[in-house]
Amino acid sequence: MNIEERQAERAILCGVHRDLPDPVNDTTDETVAELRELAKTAGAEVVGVMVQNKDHPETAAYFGEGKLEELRAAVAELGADLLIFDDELTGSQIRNIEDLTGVRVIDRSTLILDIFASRARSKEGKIQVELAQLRYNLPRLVGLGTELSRLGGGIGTRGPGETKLESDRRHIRRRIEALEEQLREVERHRDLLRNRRDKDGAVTAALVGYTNAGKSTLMNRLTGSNIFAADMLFATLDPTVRPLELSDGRNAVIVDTVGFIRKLPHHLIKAFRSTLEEAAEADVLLHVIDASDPEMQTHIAVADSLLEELGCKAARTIAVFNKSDIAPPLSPRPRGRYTDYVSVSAATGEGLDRLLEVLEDALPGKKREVSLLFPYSDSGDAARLHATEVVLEEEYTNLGIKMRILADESVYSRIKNWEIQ
Ligand SMILES: Nc1nc2c(ncn2[C@@H]2O[C@H](COP(=O)(O)OP(=O)(O)OP(=O)(O)O)[C@@H](O)[C@H]2O)c(=O)[nH]1
Ligand SMILES: [Mg+2]
Repeated sequence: MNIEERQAERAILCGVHRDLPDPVNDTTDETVAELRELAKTAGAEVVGVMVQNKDHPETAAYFGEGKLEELRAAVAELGADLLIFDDELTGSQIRNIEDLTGVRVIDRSTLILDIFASRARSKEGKIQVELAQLRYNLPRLVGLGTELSRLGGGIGTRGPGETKLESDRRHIRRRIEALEEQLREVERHRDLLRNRRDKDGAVTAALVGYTNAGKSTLMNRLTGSNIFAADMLFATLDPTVRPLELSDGRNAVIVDTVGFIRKLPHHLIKAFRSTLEEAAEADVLLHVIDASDPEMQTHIAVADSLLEELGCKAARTIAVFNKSDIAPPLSPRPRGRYTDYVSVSAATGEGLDRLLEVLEDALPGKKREVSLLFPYSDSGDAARLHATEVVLEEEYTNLGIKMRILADESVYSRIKNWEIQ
């Protein structure tokens, strides 16, 4: 059953505001707004929000007693049938809150995993999501007791592993092992493809960044493709590779990847590591940023720290401040880790020429125009160049063969003796 066919669940969002200096791990108006988007994406209707000011959540049932009572009243009054918590819950917290309120309880991670489950299309994506779901659920089975059959419907229970989730722990462990093996197999296959691409000498740029920043829209613009792009979180799940045409004829590809979000479930990062390595191994990262979002700086920080966690070793990162058509003007040098930055609008095309210029310079093997003169005694060398390089112009003169070609550094070092002007 997919999202559209299901009756919307009526959800109350719950969180603890700790007043932390670092907004990434706190529950604030902004994170509630994001959780609301996630809930909407998963097909729930948000009917209420309940945030308690507190140093940290309670071990037993997350909220303190008074707040729990308030929550129980709200559930009845609003006719809610789902509670979504902004922090990861333990199995016993889930059970306690469910016992107290009589409705289903999930947390942010389960919600994100659920959205991923409904988005997964490729075999690899499906395996990765199921693995993450199983690994996440395994330590929580204790709290859930024998009530696993409750995993029969609704947000947090769907996905490729739906029926398997109803089995016992040992069964789940075996399933995890089998999936890990399958994943290794798929990864081997992908490594082969990647090696082949490397042998073709293709240079790679990868689009990375917070979800909904406009990565896929930009990819479509740059390559004239038609990848699904939409105003929803995690529109893209499987990485997509497209050839990218550069002005000097270099062989290049661009990779679109899954978006980042704060508090991304750790199991999900682990499961998606191999996919994200595709990005990590690119020659250049295009870090796409929604410059129209008031939360821009937090988004940049979240993406930067995830990239670091993934061991991204791209020599160069270009910060692409997107949505310039609706964003306030950029400050002269916005904060973030990057070697260059550009302001663009993937929607209107503004700034894309500049982006391509910067990208071409950053990608290895940039070619430049060289003028050459081969005396006729060296015409064999001229012919060999013809076979391998892009020749822009050629003229047979009294002095010899005049040529204008595009050459990268290594070609240039071989031919510079014949350079003129
Ligand atoms: N106004 C404006 N909207 C844009 C621009 N670029 C993208 N969008 C919109 O932003 C939304 C998200 O775009 P996507 O390309 O799907 O974003 P993404 O980064 O691929 O998102 P995920 O795949 O979910 O990580 C869509 O509604 C786009 O139409 C832009 O330059 N200007
Ligand atoms: Mg996308």
